[in-house]
Amino acid sequence: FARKTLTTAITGASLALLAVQVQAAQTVNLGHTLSDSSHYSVGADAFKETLERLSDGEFEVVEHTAGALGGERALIEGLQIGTVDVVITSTGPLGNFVPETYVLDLPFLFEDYDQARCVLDSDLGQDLLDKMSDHDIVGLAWSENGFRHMTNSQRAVKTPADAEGLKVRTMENKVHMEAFEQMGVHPTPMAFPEVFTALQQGTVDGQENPITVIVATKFWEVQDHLSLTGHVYSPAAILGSPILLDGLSDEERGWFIEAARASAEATREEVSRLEREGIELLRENGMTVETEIDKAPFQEAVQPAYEIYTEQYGSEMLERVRASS
Ligand code: EAX
Repeated sequence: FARKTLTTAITGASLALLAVQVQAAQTVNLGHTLSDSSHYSVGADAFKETLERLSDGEFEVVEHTAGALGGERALIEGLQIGTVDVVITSTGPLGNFVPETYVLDLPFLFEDYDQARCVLDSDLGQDLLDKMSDHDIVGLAWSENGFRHMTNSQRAVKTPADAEGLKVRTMENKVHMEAFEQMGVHPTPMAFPEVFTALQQGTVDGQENPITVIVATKFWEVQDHLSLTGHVYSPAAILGSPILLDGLSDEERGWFIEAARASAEATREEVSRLEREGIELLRENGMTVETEIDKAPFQEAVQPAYEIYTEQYGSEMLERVRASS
């Protein structure tokens, strides 16, 4: 009888210890829309490794990939209500929440990766991250998606005239939609998790995304033609929920920012690698790739998008981007 009591007591004590250990690590749910092999997952892994190391296990990051927690708009809403803690997202739907970021979505704003990264790493980039707190979002760091290119199932596209009349899925972003209207394509906004099926079923003819996303999503299975239009740079943002972050100490918040910066760096490296190696991979998987695209006619076609943007949002942000470039 005594032994049984002792055993019960020990079991009770170990359970209590276990409970303390389980409580000790606070789960941080991180969400994004891309596959486990994507540049976002490379960044998510770096975030997890860095935060868990800096916090010595106080936080445990759980990654929810491939849109398991919804598309990017839903993920950002999730941050505001606290159903997700950290999100890696393109700026696609972000302007709906933080209109100041729309400037980054203007077509042909940046010429190359160096310029885009330099602007996002400048004071302007930090100001945009800070602005997000007015909208119940904590801007942690700028990461990267990449320069976007057009794909479709119908024909080789070399000029805006070739693209005319195509039904193209765009992000839920009015600056992008306006630009595509001007180009003569029919923009169809849609959340990313629905895109593969929409292409497969022919609801839309094409889509546009960086090499990174085309590779990670195996779009070659549903798209034959890729044109390296590079029509817009697509930043990614690493965002946090104020519901979690506002309750943390400065030191803890600092760990999140450092983890987000490590994540962005790892992602940018992966984007650069895929820029070097991805096109060959797409060709091997059967896509025809138009590499020699004259960008001038595309640039000209989307020009009115700039006037429409400045009419609505003024030219201050645009001038600041140009001054930081
Ligand atoms: O952020 O929606 C899109 O096309 C994005 O590029 C994708 O979700 C990665």
